[in-house]
Amino acid sequence: MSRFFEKIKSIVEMKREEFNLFLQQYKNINIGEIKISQIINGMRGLMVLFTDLSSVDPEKGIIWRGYTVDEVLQKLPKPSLSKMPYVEAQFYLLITGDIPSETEVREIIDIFNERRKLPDYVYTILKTMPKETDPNIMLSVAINSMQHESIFTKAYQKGKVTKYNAWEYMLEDVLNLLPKISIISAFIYRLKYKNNMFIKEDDSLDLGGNFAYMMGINRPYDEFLRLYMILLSDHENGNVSAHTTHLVASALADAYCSISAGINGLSGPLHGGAIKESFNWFMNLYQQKKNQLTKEILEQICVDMLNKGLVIPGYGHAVLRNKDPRFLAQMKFGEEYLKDDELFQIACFAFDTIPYILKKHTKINNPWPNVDNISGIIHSHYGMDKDFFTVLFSNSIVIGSLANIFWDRALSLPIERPKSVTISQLLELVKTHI
Ligand code: NMX
Ligand code: MLT
Repeated sequence: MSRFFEKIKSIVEMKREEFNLFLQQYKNINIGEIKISQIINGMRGLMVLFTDLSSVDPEKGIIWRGYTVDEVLQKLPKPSLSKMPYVEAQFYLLITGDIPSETEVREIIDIFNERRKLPDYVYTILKTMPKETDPNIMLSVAINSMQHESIFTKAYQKGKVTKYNAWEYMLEDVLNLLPKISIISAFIYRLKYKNNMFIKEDDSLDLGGNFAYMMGINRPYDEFLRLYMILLSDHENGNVSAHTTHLVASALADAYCSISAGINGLSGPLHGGAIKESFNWFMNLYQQKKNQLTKEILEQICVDMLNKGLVIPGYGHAVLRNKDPRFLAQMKFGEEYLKDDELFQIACFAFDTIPYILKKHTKINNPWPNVDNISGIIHSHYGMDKDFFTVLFSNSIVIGSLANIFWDRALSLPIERPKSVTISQLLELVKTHI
């Protein structure tokens, strides 16, 4: 048994006991109320999801296992000559709750390297898909196509899965699937944008480094990729994609179908598509107003958009009420490596201007740039195609989603099924409350 597995086993045993005790003691305590607006408006602010891996503080931003973004970037081990931590270290932190040592990260790297080989049929499926297929959908299809390999589902079909051992089978799937995702993605990238000129893995590299290498993008893009994948790895498991993964897995679906569903959840322009929307918006601004952009012109552009009922992409957040530290970390990277990039300069100008315009003209609850604001500008600076941005988001969010569905099985969380209400039921409830 590997040291990693032994460690996970002891944490699971301890946490199960703590969790069951907690539930027994407090399950009937009432901790809040529900407003009708919350039911209708996307459950905003309603505490109805559980995860022990992270939480979003509206002011301070994401806290992963008790650590802020700056702490994680500072404390996690890093590959030699790299300023950014190993992506594998973030996975270790999320799944175990501990900052790993260099040796512990190496063990994860070895586990991933042993398990990342793709079945041949995945390549065949990807090569036969229509050229127009969105690369993120190709990724989702490729993952779904491997579903019959699920150790969890095979064991379930043989009647071996119980609520006490379900996590062991889920862990096998998590460790088998996670390292394959960047390999599939790099293959899709080369297939779509680089005339099928594939690049073989480099066994000496970590996950982030190898991903950049297999896409054929030179340093320091590997540094940005490590940073980006860590920043987007988990946001209290509550955004559309992570929540979808959790929801599907709650019916005892395996990691393959759950992750594939979650990745589809990134499709819309308000979530996974926002990186491209924001990039396009800055690009239009740059092409049309490059040398004459003033605060007044920018305000007029925004007001025209708002009058048409459009949102300004890359601004606002459902939970945060302050500057997103994940945006600030990318900004810091940009200031170091993209100072001369004219698109990045426009984004800096917008950062100083747009929040005040949004505050003045909208009912927005958070006028600050969000995590997607400048990601596209940085990825594109290194030659990344904008249609591939969502795939990069998928590669990041799966780190937290897989760690979360592992814990869902370890704590035997039940199938998710909230109650729906009709307007007439709400009217009846209103009568009893006024
Ligand atoms: N531009 C213009 N108006 C906005 C924006 C924006 N960027 N963000 C929110 N508003 C409006 C919003 O439409 C709403 O107006 P109304 O009441 O007339 O319908 C009002 O401000 C209040 O909305 P909020 O409560 O502040 O935001 P909500 O929680 O509903 O939505 C987002 C959050 C992120 C969906 C929203 O801010 C948005 O659409 N932003 C632009 C798209 C984007 O950048 N998405 C990426 C989010 C991060 N991610 O990765 O998922
Ligand atoms: C994310 O990390 O996916 C975004 O910030 C969206 C969210 O958390 O609601």
